[in-house]
Amino acid sequence: MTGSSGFRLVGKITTLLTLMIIAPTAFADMVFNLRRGITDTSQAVYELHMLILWVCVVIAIFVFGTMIVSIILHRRSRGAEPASFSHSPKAELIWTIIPVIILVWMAIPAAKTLVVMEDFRDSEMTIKITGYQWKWHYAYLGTEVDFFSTLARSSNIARQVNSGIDPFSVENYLLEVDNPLVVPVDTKIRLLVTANDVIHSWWVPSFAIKKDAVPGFINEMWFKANETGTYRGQCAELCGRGHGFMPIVVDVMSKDDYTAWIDARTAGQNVAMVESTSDAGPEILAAAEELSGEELYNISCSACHQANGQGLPPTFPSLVDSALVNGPVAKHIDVVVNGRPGTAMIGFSSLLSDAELAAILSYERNAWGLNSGDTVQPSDIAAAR
Ligand code: HEC
Ligand SMILES: [Cu+2]
Repeated sequence: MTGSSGFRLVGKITTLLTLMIIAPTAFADMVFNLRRGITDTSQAVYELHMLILWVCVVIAIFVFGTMIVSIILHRRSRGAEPASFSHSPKAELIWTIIPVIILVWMAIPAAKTLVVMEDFRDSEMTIKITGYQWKWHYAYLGTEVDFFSTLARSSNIARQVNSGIDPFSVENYLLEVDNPLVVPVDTKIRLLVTANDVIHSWWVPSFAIKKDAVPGFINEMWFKANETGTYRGQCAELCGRGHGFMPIVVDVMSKDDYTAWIDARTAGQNVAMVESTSDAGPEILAAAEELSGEELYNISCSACHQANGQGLPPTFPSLVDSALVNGPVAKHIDVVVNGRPGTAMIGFSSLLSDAELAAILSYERNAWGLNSGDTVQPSDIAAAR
């Protein structure tokens, strides 16, 4: 480091420190901390975090202060003579008892908050959340409403290499979905969390809840939002190639809006679902229009069936050798639109539009040397829904 750049660095640090001391408001917009969130739990977690942070700060100042002062005052050049004692029962007692007291004193509020977080009594509704590679499924227990929530088309297209869309131009890039989870405000909502393939984790920081979604297990958590609004989260467990592409969006609505929403969903869910997948700017929609069947296949199907259609048998069947893909179109359409219940092959009817599914099927039937010559029309898909 040259002399002048060293000075510049020192100057910068001094300015920063001065600013931090004299103008804390200047940093009001810079958030380096946990958020307070909008549930009682998240407030409690925030308070706990601050309490423990300050305890750590005080201890750190005390320990490092003593160390630095000792190093400076008792250095050899000042002629310091080392003390010669080797045991001090008094000092040992003090440095054991004080930390024990501090730990117990911190554990009490922490345990209280944990107990509240695990108290599911008096929940007013229950939603079952299932993690899939790479989307979430929400089922409102006791109603007929259930749906998939996948990465918004705007993000999904912008993330493709050579999409021509600048990700920075996409609002809430990778944090937007087609169908958000909708819940009422001021309502204790119990969530049952599981997964259908690998371990995922459902995490919304503003609610201060995060639970692993483990295949074969059902985990429980709850939240009660105190404010309406849109809150975002992500899958918090590395779950494979698309881990970064399964965000979580929760719309907290007033109770009346929620009732209206659930009634509308109960009446005609799938129709509304497909329309909402086209929620994207005109530029992005134009890019989507241009996606070929091959590109759509690579986005939606290749994770399991592979880009070459060979799959990964026995888990993910080969489409090239499939009697079904080589057979009559109608059965093929049926599997892709409605899925095979109980397998990883979910129905894509609520995830892709008629045109997209038609493009994918046309591609499948003619790719990889199959050359059937079949073209599937959007109307064929519509008929199979
Ligand atoms: C999460 C993994 C996964 C994804 C993504 C997926 N599939 Fe499948 N697919 C499967 C599995 C597993 C089966 C076998 C189901 C069974 O056991 O019957 C299957 C079966 C099929 C079959 C029937 C094959 C046969 O011979 O019975 C077709 C056709 C098919 N998938 C097409 C698609 C298309 C088109 C897409 C994309 C729109 C897609 N799949 C996406 C996992 C997946
Ligand atoms: Cu995941």
